[in-house]
Amino acid sequence: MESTFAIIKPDAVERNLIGKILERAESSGFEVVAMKRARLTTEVAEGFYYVHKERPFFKDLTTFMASGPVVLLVLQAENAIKKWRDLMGATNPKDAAEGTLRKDFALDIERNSVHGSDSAENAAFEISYFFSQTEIVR
Ligand code: IDP
Ligand code: MG
Repeated sequence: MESTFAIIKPDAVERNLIGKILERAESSGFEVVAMKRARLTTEVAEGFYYVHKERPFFKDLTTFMASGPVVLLVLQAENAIKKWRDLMGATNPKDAAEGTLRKDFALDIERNSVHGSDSAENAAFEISYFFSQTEIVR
């Protein structure tokens, strides 16, 4: 079993899509092994996305991620990292395949509703950035 880190982003929480996204995760075979609602500060968002700090969209992205409440998740499944990225779809909803979360819910390339780790190394960093071991119940 593998774990990945996911976020229901501010645009989705604002539109009351928490339940719909969790339903899609559970019905796709993920187990929610940790979950909490949070309001990120821009500093916390900057630390989370530090790999993107040189990108032109970094300031907008971190401001967006701090603009409203989010839901932080640890999801467990076989091949959870790839499986969640497949369910999310492409970063830009214009490129996202039918049946993906971003195709169905994202507003644009920035306000794209969900985050998912892109590697085992990043999943470990991202989970530990937000959750302590006692908050993860497998
Ligand atoms: P990912 O979320 O699909 O892994 P990344 O390239 O890691 O995509 O980018 C992180 C986040 O930054 C995206 O989910 C999106 O919210 C935002 N983002 C990515 N590219 C752009 C862009 O070109 N303009 C604005 N925001 C972007
Ligand atoms: Mg990414």
